Amino acid sequence: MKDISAQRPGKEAFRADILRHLTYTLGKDAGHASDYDWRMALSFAIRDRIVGPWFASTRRTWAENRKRVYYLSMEFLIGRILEDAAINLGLRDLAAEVLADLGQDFATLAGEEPDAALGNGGLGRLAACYMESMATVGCPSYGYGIRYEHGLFRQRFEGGQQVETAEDWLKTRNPWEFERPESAYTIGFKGEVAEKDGRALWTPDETVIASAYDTPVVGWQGRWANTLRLWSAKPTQAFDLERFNRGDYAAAAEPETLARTISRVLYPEDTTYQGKELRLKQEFFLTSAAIQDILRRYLETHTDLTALPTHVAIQMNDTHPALAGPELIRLLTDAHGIGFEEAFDIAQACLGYTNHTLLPEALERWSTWLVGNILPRHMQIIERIDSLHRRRFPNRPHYVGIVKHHEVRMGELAFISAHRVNGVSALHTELVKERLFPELNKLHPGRIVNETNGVTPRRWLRMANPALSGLITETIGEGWEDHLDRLTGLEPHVEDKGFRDAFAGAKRANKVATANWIARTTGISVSPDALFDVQVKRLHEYKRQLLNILQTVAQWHFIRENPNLPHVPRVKIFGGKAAPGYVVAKEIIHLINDVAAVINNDPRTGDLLKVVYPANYNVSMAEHLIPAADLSEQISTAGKEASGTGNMKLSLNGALTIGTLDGANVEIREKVGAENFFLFGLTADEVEERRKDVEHARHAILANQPLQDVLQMIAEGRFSPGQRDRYHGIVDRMWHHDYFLVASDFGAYHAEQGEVDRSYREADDWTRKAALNTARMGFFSSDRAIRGYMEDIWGVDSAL
Ligand code: CBF
Repeated sequence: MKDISAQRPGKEAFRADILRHLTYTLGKDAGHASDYDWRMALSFAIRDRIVGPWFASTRRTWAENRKRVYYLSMEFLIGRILEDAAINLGLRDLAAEVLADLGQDFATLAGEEPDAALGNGGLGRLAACYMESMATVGCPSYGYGIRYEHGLFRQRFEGGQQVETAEDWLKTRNPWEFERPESAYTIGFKGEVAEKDGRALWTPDETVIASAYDTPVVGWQGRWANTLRLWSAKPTQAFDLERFNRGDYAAAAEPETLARTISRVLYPEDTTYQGKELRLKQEFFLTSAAIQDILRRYLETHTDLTALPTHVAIQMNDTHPALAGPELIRLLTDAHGIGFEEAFDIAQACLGYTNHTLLPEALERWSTWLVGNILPRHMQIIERIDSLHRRRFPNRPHYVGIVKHHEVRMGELAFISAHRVNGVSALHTELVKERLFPELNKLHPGRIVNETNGVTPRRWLRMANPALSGLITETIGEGWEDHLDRLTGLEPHVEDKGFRDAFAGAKRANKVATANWIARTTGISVSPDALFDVQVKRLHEYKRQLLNILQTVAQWHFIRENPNLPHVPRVKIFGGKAAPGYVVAKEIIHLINDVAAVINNDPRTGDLLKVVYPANYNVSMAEHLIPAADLSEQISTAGKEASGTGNMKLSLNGALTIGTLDGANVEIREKVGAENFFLFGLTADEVEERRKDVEHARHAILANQPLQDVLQMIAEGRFSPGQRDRYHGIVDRMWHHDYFLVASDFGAYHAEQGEVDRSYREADDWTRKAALNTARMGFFSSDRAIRGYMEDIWGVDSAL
């Protein structure tokens, strides 16, 4: 593939491209163009430059008959594309220069792009990082997802409470996608299964069309590009003109409305599931469209379906696409006449399953009645998979199957259908073996492997943090963006005071920018000299934002009681959304905002403590906040966070972590060094042990005076004077149902926060620790993770 610099356009050519798009694609005269028009023209000019590498990659894959990876995910939390693509193509600075000449500002235009929020949190953002890394390392692949009309809801606060409104990223044109009306498949639901010529014949009652939209994903330096193919649901039946003419307008539009419902909204849940029938239909819609598309592409150049696994690897991102096994088997048997066992073996050799959570409520289970009703043929196949598997392992007293107590267990289905199952951090993988699938692990030793998560350094360092990126390049030269392990080259410089000052300078510049941004978005003024303490992630009890806010109250109380001590000023920054139906999480948001209102207006604590919670946390907000963080809060109950990826982004950007031994925190601490990490709290085993004491919470509270004081203040309505009993539920749960062990870890957390303050006072030493975090985080590149999947699971070579 050609060198990117050879493909980079000259200034004049790029300017001409932008103006041509403005005139002929947008139909706008430069004198009257809005920011939107300029952004579109710029995006199209950049997209033009992706098409070359995209075509070249596709042609090579065909010509060399390469194995392809298909990444099936209900979520792709992409964020904005413009700047990321411009950086990968080496066009960022050129674009800014050309635009400046045209009287436009690159950052303003890039900031105008809506976030593509087709995901809830970690799992969806991981899928987006992996797409970018697959393109960077030259792994021929397709991502398959749903083109939701409405991505993750918008959050605002009213009286401190979360209010959700619909998100509409497609309200204006999406310049990155190409509609593919020719790539459309019929997806069936319900109906009857009969037998014809010895084969099952499923006649669905309802059908919709899955129609493809392709977004090219370009890797670092444009060396390779893959496709993210998102499916949109369209009606199979044409508009009912007869009904319309009779004046029955609503009924005439009914088929369209019904079909479109399937790709209308992303489910705002990442740990539980809801709206069962629609959710199951969405999962099948994605999976069936993907599998049909995979087979169609394969059969264009092959005839022997038994060789499918040599050419096709299919990754199920969590259990959501776990119907991939049954759907592939259905097509192999019913449409292509392959015997059941052989079809199962082919499917299994193609499939991999990534588990992302141990939370029992997140492991999908569908009632057999529902599956049988919506997907009658698949229900038969699932039962046959179950009995085939049982037959292959007779005499197992504790046999764990797929169908149990009238439920289809999607975790077991995914496990049994796949040749590899992976966890997403070393600890999580061990817990998957020991706690989640102990029986299946015994039956299939070696099937469970670990692939610790990673994040793309292009977006999360190079793009989000130009100040630090510039310093890194100045210090160790270019090339670290796709060889992140080269960051270790910074280590010798960490001992150089000049380097540390420059490192601290970059952090300070980011904090100043963030302080300005906070003032603009929340009206709260914060000092960039304070310690920026950041907890940004979905709101969930296991992530323990509650622990953070309770400790914040304790600290506030302590400052008030000890006004003459030399306190370290802190800004507590929260960001995150709660699933709309998750009442407890929403209560915690309310409490954080109520506490913030009191603390931020307290003249006795002033700049010593501020709490900010900007609404509507999303990928773009993360890109603002992460480079400015001094401290990263990774404080989940041990054994609950599968991995975390925010922890990686923050540490990579030179934040020190305060955290438990949970998820990837364990590996981060190993890599950055225990002395550069603030550890506290119970381990996963100690958590289990602690829960055996039914009164663990009461005992912990009684043993900790600051916590008692905090709970007392909250119970008395100190933060909710207009409604004193507002948080009685929270306080009561703390005493009696503290499943996530907030009380048990409070003392250790509070003490460790004291350590954080002490360390922060030693400014230069803090910078040394922060710089060592950055220098030692190379392992957590998503390129490393993807290479692991290619080798251990997919059996795919890099095309580069
Ligand atoms: O593996 C990616 C992430 O997935 C989750 O967000 C999920 O949705 N299950 C986990 O909670 C994270 O720990 C994990 O990093």
